[in-house]
Amino acid sequence: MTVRVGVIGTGMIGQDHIRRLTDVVTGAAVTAVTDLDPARAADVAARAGATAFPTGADLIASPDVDAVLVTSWGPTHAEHVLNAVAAGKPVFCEKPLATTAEDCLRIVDAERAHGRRLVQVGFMRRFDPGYRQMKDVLASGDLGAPLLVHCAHRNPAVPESYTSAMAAQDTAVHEIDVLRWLLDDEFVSAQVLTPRATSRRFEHLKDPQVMLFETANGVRIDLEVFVNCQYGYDIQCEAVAEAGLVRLPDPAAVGVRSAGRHGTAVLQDWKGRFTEAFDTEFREWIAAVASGAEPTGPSAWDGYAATVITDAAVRSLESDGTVVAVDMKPRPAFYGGTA
Ligand code: NAD
Ligand code: ISE
Repeated sequence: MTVRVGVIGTGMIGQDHIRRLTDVVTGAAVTAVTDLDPARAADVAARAGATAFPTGADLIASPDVDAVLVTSWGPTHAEHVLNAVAAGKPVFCEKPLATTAEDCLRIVDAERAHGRRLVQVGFMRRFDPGYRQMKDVLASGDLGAPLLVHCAHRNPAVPESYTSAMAAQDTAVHEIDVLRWLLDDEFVSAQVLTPRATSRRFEHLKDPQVMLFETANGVRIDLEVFVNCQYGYDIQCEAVAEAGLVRLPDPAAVGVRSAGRHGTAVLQDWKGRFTEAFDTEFREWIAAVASGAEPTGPSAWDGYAATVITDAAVRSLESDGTVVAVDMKPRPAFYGGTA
């Protein structure tokens, strides 16, 4: 069966996922698109061989759409996801699931009322081969219990519209999700410290930031978020356990020796760094939808958890680094397991 996908939001990542669903993943076809900008939707529709719809609600209602992909702006996600759940259609929502914890819970409640999982959230790092290998090592128990995790999330530069709160909401949210999954543990507190700010970018921005998290099992996580580091896109993660440590590999790159130096190139953006993760994420989602199975990727509950933890980090940032408790509801049995 070919899964007919309708895409809401044909901007940067929407177009990239349309390319992925069309050229990379087998068993999927993009049949419908919509965008607030009708000219953009029409242009993308013409290139994809899809129909342009006036609104997300029209697209979701179409009998030519089996599954929905939401790649619009974050504050609009909840409305589209709720409409898809009401229509009983599987929906893949780019992060964040919603921008408030209340909206995330409305989605969780709607999905539970429906009775089976329909929602997957676009936290693609769970599909990255390096993180998957780290998870296998930790889950094997060979290293004993994890005790500490050291991470860095660096971007070469961000635009002026990026705010200090986005360091948690837009950037660290990926570590928040992948570490809940990697450690199979829940975050209980967040603290954000602001060292001397770089002078190489905007005055309004607190950059870099140091984020400290504690989990229910007592693991301490430190995460440097530095979104104007200048030199490249650089993701680091090292988990220290009782009998050893496991580290995320850097992407493979050839070594070049020239003019008395030896070096490797550093990637410049997240698209290149996580290509394989995005491809696998969509392959697995389409395979689940095609077989009528529930999705196995990040759930609506994971989307809720990430938003609640992000909120705690932003509250800490706004209160000069106070330790803020994560105020999360108990996890419903519907979502199984722990993190
Ligand atoms: P973008 O601004 O390039 O594109 C968003 C598009 O959605 C625009 O064309 C806009 O007109 C359209 N849109 C907004 N609201 C709409 C609505 N209600 N109905 C229809 N169209 C609507 O943004 P982007 O960079 O593509 O980001 C989109 C989403 O993807 C964001 O939530 C972002 O956080 C997420 N994202 C995820 C990753 C990742 O690594 N997983 C990376 C980048 C972006
Ligand atoms: C961006 O929005 C993403 O989602 C990327 O995956 C992330 O690494 C980047 O820092 C964000 O700005």
